[in-house]
Amino acid sequence: NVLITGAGGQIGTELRLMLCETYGNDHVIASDIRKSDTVDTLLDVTNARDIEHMIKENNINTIFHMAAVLSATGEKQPELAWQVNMNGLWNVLESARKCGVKKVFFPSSIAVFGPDVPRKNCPQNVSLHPTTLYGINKVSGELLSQYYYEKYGLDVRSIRYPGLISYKAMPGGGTTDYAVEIFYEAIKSQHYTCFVRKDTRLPMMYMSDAIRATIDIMNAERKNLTVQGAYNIAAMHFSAEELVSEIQKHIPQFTCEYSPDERQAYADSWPDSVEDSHARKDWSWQPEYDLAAMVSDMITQISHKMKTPAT
Ligand code: VAH
Repeated sequence: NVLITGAGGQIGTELRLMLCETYGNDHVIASDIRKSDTVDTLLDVTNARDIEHMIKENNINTIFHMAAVLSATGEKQPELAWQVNMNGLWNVLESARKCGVKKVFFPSSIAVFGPDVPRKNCPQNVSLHPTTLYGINKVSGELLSQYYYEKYGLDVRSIRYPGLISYKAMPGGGTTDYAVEIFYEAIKSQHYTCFVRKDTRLPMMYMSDAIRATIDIMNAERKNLTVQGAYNIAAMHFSAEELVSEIQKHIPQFTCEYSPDERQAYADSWPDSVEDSHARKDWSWQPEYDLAAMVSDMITQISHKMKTPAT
């Protein structure tokens, strides 16, 4: 059976849907620290005993460890970020090792990169000097995952997600959340106050591409995975003003003003774009959504969601 931690989160919500479709509801345990209509089991990843019990009780052989405190929240609550992002991962890896779990997925992020990497087409193998605690947690997570593979043979696989854009679940506490909030405001009020500068350019990806990448890397032959740590994957990169212009093609009266806050510094520390040749070669990664396709689908889906209030 498959265990998802953080199943109520932005990625976890959609990952759960895809895994249930693939393996059947009875074989997927969707857990989170808080209950919701997509979470059937409470699990606090900072509690090692609970994780071990969950794995044994449910005969878990694969774990998607999606529970995390993201970049912006991590700067406001560093202790919580350390507990969840580091001790949570430690507990998952230790329990997986002890209980003979077959495979673990660990979500890394472009947040592992710091200001010293190339701004454009940041390569797979560069020095990792993140300036957010979340980024430090993700670099440590990549190293710890590799350690568990080398020392114990635990098959941990990992991807450096770009900013993710989705309509099924809201992001929480991220720096790239502006690229999701903007759609809801464009449709609701036709105006958005963006918390990063208009020229802020970041690697981004539509959620359906990110979910497919997650499933694909977990299904790949381990012998083909040549990257130590987490794979760069890329789909698109855009500036905030380019996103606004694309939205205006659908909602001409939409306006956006820019009022950078503390999240600007986190965004500025990350590269504008990354190169993903290793993922394309090792496990045939290939994005499907570009900026135009993503904006069109987001507006269609969110407009539909708003017309049919949540039942
Ligand atoms: C965040 N969405 O903003 C996350 C992501 C690229 C950053 O890890 O913190």
